[in-house]
Amino acid sequence: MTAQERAEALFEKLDSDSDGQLRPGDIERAFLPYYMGSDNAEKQRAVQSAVGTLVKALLGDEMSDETVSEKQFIAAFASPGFVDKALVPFLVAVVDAGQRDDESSLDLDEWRKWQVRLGLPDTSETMREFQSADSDENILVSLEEYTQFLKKTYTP
Ligand SMILES: [Ca+2]
Ligand SMILES: [Ca+2]
Repeated sequence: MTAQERAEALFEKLDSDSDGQLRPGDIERAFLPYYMGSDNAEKQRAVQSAVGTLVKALLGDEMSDETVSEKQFIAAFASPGFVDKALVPFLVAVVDAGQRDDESSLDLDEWRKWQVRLGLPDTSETMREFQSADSDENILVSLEEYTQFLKKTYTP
């Protein structure tokens, strides 16, 4: 799967109201159900802060009535630092806040769930990707390993 296909799938997930335009509220709402109700206020604040960074990277400082089309969203992936400094920190903060227990690493089941939540198909490739992301081969993908995997796969 290419970085562009991943970006397209992610746009659909982030565009919560499915009108083909991203607004800050879409991004805030997109993954909320996966971490809402978790009692970790600190991790939820980290998500809020990461949402702010991502929105700023996409829309700039004056947020007014600006929106981002799918074309603009995909183009942003080629901007220096967008994937590494805005997109991936946001995704990792969301995944971290969505972990129910103290264990922040992902097992294969959790990995597959997030694959689907990011709009990607759960296929035999999913297992291979889990193994490739698990660089220390402990059958868990730590948030650090996940960060490296996301940077690699979302960078065009
Ligand atoms: Ca929208
Ligand atoms: Ca590991």
